[in-house]
Amino acid sequence: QDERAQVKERIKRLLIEKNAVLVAHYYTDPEIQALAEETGGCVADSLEMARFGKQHPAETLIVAGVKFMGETSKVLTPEKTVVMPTLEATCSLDLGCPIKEFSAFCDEHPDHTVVVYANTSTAVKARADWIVTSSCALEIVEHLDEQGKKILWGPDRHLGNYIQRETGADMLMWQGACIVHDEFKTKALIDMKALHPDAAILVHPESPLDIVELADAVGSTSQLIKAAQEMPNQKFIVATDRGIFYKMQQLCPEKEFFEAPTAGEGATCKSCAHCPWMAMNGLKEIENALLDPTGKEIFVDMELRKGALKSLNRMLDFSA
Ligand code: CIZ
Ligand code: SF4
Repeated sequence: QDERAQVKERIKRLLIEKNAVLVAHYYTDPEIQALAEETGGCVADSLEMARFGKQHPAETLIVAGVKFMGETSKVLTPEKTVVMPTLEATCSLDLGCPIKEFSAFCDEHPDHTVVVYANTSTAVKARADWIVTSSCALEIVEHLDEQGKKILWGPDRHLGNYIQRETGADMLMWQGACIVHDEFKTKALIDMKALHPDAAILVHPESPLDIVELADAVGSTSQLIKAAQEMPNQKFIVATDRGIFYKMQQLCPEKEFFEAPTAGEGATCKSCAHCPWMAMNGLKEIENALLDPTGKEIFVDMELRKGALKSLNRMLDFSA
């Protein structure tokens, strides 16, 4: 415990010395989120993280999250140094959507508007016409559908299926999934709800559609946090990464939060309600990144950056 407290003190000093700020995602470990808040950084979803980094005066952003979040920050703020505790922290959606294959899929359907989720590489973002996050995906697809556009959607098939069901838009899907949300189990969730009949079920739409169908509220991380605050229930069953409990508990200390079940009886899963890549953002890694950022800095190709920024700005302007 002492050792951890000492590392935190050293990180605090280093952040000041290096003119750096710690920006953490809701899915990182509670200790990291608390440290980001204590040191004047922020805890947020991927888009808010990038926005925060852009407006903050620090020269260096330490992005505790996964690689695509560092890249989004760099695309929005190329003049800053963007460092990640480890570049190994990636995402199954990003990994499952390599630019070459995705671009070929787009080329096969030139009459489709390409809409991609933020959990993608800069190259995939540059290939897209629109970027969306789970907080604005529904509205943007609705808007495109009203204009009669056919949509090529990538990479999360569950989020895509949910949006298609809600909007009725014509959508072709790339077949990606988040290894964390993909593990939530319907029958076990029904059983859990029977044990806590007064609990509201909160679901992130990266979860399979049959989990979404059991939800009392569906939304992005920020929207689920808001739902926990605004709904009258005292208990919540939450189907997303358990890292989110830090913020929910902080804002609603009197309420009770349960992890939605990830495995049926006897089953095992490698990523039960916690992203293994988010978990790579430890105290030691943050300290080391501050001491020596070599091999941990995010660089994006300037041509790709221009393309990605165009589709990112389209989303930012739409949501403004
Ligand atoms: O599942 C993720 O990685 C999310 C929700 C990312 C984000 O946009 O904050
Ligand atoms: Fe990717 Fe899922 Fe991890 Fe989010 S929780 S970074 S979508 S693997």
